[in-house]
This record gives sequence, structure tokens and C-alpha cells, in this order.
Amino acid sequence: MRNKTWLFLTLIMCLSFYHAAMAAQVVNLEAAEGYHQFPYFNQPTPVWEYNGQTPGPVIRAKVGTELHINLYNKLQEPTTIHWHGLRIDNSMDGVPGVTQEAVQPGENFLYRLILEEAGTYWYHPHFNNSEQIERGLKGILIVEEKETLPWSQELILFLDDWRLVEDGTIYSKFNTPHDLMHDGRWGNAVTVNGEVRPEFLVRPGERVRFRLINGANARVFSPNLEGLSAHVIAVDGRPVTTIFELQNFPFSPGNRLDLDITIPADAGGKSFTLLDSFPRESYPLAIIKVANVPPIETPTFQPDIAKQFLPADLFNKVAVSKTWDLNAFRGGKLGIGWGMNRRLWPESDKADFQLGVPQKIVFRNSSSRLHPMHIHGVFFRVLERNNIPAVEPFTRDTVLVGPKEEVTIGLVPEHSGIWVTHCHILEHAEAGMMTSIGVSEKKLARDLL
Ligand SMILES: [Cu+2]
Repeated sequence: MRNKTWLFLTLIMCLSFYHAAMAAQVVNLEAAEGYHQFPYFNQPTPVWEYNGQTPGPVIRAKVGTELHINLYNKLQEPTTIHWHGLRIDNSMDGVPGVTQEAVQPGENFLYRLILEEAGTYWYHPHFNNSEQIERGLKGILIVEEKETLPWSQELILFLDDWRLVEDGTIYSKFNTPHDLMHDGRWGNAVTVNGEVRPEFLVRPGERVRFRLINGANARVFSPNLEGLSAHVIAVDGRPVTTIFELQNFPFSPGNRLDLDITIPADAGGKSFTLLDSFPRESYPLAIIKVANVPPIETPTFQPDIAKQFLPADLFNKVAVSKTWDLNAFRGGKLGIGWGMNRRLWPESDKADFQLGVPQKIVFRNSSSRLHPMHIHGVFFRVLERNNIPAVEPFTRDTVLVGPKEEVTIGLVPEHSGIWVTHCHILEHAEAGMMTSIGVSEKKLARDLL
């Protein structure tokens, strides 16, 4: 009898171990040197990549599941991975010296991600960013909804740019005085999914979900689909509260946009161009080519809109708890420092917030440059621009603060830990434009009095 009980208990234990091992989806990511073929050169360009490709593999997982990513560093310098936009345990956020030690060459690190929210995310290193990301270390992470809507197809467009030189290599000087004095490193070759002006094939009548990601070091895009009506259904991974038409959206490094686009039934044989209208003269990013075939029946459904949202009136009685003035000055390790309140990372002017308490932050850009400000671990709502109420029907994790502009945001910290906050123009961040928000679980004694 005793033997039987023992056997039964062992069996239960084995099953639970088996279940735990089966519950997490495991992905191996190897960061290593490799090659990428650009159309400008006869020979491939040396790059750094994940699993031999740039952008890295598209990782897909269902919301509510656990994803284990085993990073193996085959580079000749340390690295980490940050999961841009994911709200996860702080120890998995990938910031060296803050949430983990940098992963040394030849070493592994296991990222355990519990996927709480569906959406379009991306991953990239958080060590020597301006060089590692520019050399090609970046990839896409899609967290799928529990129930998938009947889209005809989904197209992922990872926008990026590269500064290439005549001998077919990546320009090897990083954080140059020119990049630092301007809006970072803008490349001379723009790619979508690593290709120059690729073609995407669709059929007439199709309803397509586009997922756009800006993975460039510094370039801001303004994507427009000429001749097609594009509806924004999610910004920075999260569904919007009101669906709106895509028009002049400043799509800065780090941002994501999910679009709902129906290909007209009579468009067989036509082509549509995805343009970047950010510069004075638009230029084509990609071509949407419609097959010359009879139309399919367009699926009818309502895309999800946000159920959980930060209402603006939540912040009505909240005073500004932090103002960060953004400007450059002489100093720092690169000779030009980009400061937040004239202080440079890691000696930054940091913020301390409490879990669940609404906070108001002002980013005041005293410079004439662009600063897409990104906060790890939270989403926020833009409340005001230059003291005028903003009407964005969505939340974000990255907001572009224009020259001399003042942007007021509201947020409620939902995860404790230390969450870095930085400009996503990577050269500005490298020059010091980074700080952190510490989120503590307990109220401070003085607030209880
Ligand atoms: Cu900046």
C-alpha cells in the first residue's frame, strides 16, 4: 500500500514537472556577427544579428503564456536584450547595471517573460545601444490575442535605416559629434524587413492587419499609404479607444502602429505605395501589389478597442511630480552631453513613485532637436502639449517631443522596480539622456501621516 502511495506521488511530481516544462515556450536567440545582402553592393555587408538574420526572427506567442528566451552571446562584447513595450518583471527588463549584469561573450541569459498583454513589440540590446542596434541586433515580438480575428493576412513591416559606406560596410564611427549635435544617426539606406523597397502581395478585397515597427536609431517616419485608407487600431502595442485614420503620425524610433486596411475589390492589378512623408519630399518605403485576380469576400468584424484605459480626468487633481528639462551642453564622456535637468546618466535626476499612484510628468524640450522619450515598464497618456490639452485616443510607451515643445504625460505605475527612461534617439541616450523611475510597493512613512 505504502509503495503504491509513493508511486502515485512520484507520478504526480513527474507530471507537474513535465507540465511546468511544457507551459513555457522556449526560443534560443544567438547574438553573433554575420552578413546581410544590400542591393547596392556585390558582396554582403558584415552585420551583427540574431540567429543569422536582421531583423531577427519574428517571435510569436499567445497572451497569458510564458515565453522563455535563452540569449547566447557570441559577440566579442557584452550584450543584453530589452523587450520594448512589454510590461514584465523588472529583473527581465534587460538593462545592464540596473536590472541585470551584462551578458559576457560566451555566456547565456534566460529571460522569462510572462505575457500579460497582446500587441506588437520588439526586442533589442540595451548595451552599447547606438552601435549594437545600428549593426543589426533587433527583432519583432508579437503577442497574439486569445482569439484571433479573421484577418485575410497579416503583414509585418519593420522600418529601419543604415549608414553604409562605399566599400559595402556599415560606417564604423558611432556617436560622432555630428550625430550628437543633430537628431542622432540617420542612415543613407532605408529598409523594410531588411530589404530596400520590398513588394508585398495582396488580393483584391483582402482585409490586412499591418504591424509597423520603427527600429531605426534615430529616423522619424511619417508612414502614409497612398490611395488606401488606413485605420489605426493600436499604438505602441495597445488597442486605441477610438479607431482613427492614419494621417501625419510622427512615427519615432521605438513606436509601433497596427493598421486595419481593406484592399478595394476593384484594385486587381494595381499597386499602392507606402510613403514616408516625414521629409519635405516623400519617398517610397514599400509597394503593396494587388494580384490581378477576382476579389475575395472582405471579412467583416470589429477590431478590439481598449477596455482598460487611463482616463484624462484621472489626472485632473494630480500635480506635476517631475519636470525633466531636455538640453545639451559641453561635457560627458562624448564631449557633448544630452542632459535631463542638466544631469547625465548614471548621475541622473531620478524619480521615485509609488505603485498604483497616478503621476504627472513634464518633458520640456529646451533644445531645437527631436527627443522621442521612452519609459520602460509602463504605458502613459499624453495629457498636454505646450499646455494645450491633447486628444490622443490611445496610450503610448514612447512620445516624440519636438523642438522647444513641452509634453505633459500621465501614468500609473503598475509594476515595481527600477524602470529606465530615455531618449530613443540612441546617440542622445548614449550621450547621457537617460534616467530612471523607481517604483516602490510601499507608501513612504511621510505620506501616511
Ligand atoms: Cu533625444
